[in-house]
Amino acid sequence: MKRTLMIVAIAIFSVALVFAAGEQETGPKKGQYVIKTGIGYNDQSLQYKTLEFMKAHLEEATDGVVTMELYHSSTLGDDLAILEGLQLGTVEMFCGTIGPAAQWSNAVKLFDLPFLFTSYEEVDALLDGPVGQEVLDSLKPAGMVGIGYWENGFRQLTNSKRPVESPEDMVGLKLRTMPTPVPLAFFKMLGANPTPMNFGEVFTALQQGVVDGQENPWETILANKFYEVQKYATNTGHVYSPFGVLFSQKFWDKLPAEYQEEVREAVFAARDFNRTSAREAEQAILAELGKYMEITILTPEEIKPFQEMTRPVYDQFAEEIGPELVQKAVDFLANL
Ligand code: TK8
Repeated sequence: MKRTLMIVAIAIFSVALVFAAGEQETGPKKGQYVIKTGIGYNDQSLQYKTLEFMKAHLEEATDGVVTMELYHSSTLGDDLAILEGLQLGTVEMFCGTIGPAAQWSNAVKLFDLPFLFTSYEEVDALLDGPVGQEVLDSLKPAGMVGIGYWENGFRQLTNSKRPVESPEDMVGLKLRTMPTPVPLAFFKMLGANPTPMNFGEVFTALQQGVVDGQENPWETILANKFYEVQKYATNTGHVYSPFGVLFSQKFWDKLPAEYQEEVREAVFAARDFNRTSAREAEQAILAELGKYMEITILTPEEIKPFQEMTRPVYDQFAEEIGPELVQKAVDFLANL
């Protein structure tokens, strides 16, 4: 009798165990959703640290159900390759400069218009407002879901030839630009000789003298050690480059709504970390670069000629970008 009871008890217990295990299998598992992403910058960059921040935040918030796989130094491909990956569904997330996405949306060229922004206050208001959203939404037909913007920063000029103090000093400089049309056009207006190139090739191109210069935010110049191959820098601040945080529509559609929400939140938490860190560090970074490079700091007055010479690019591209969008952005900033 005792024995039978025991067997029955064991049987019930086993059934219960199997049931519990079965139930667990129907719920979300750890690592069920993997967000793979890659950047051009190295693991010393704030962009990579921002990704690490997002990964930790997201994995904690979802109890490991959504995880991230991070690649740096273009090992997953350059910006254009990652963007193509989003379309194909082979890469889940992009967080590079949004400029190169011009291949799929004319609206993103808006941010490549020179001297559009003059302060971080303007940047945040425009990017986080309706204009920023409209630009992100313009990538939807290309199969990309835009969530928000992180900071690459105001782009500054470096070169190996001479100090650049006025537009005349730009004449004939061989300059690497991002693979997107607006910078190519306005650097020509300044008399430079621009060449579009993927970020992964820039250091070597500078080192070997294939190009004389490049332009990127101070932090990028430091983290990627461009100062080793560039002697001169100028605070042109000609363009503010936002990182666009985009997801593959194919991935997004598979992600349950509650996890979409967690991803969104992680993107925004990382954005706040990223902007605060970038801005706090800016002066120290400039001081550090000053140890290796000859840095020319121009006054707003001295930057004006650069602005005036590149102004025609607004008319040249307004039709393509969308005249209403350009006007909306300009008005929005004027009325801040
Ligand atoms: C790196 C790019 C980079 C951009 C460039 O992944 O190409 O100069 O500034 O941010 O996104």
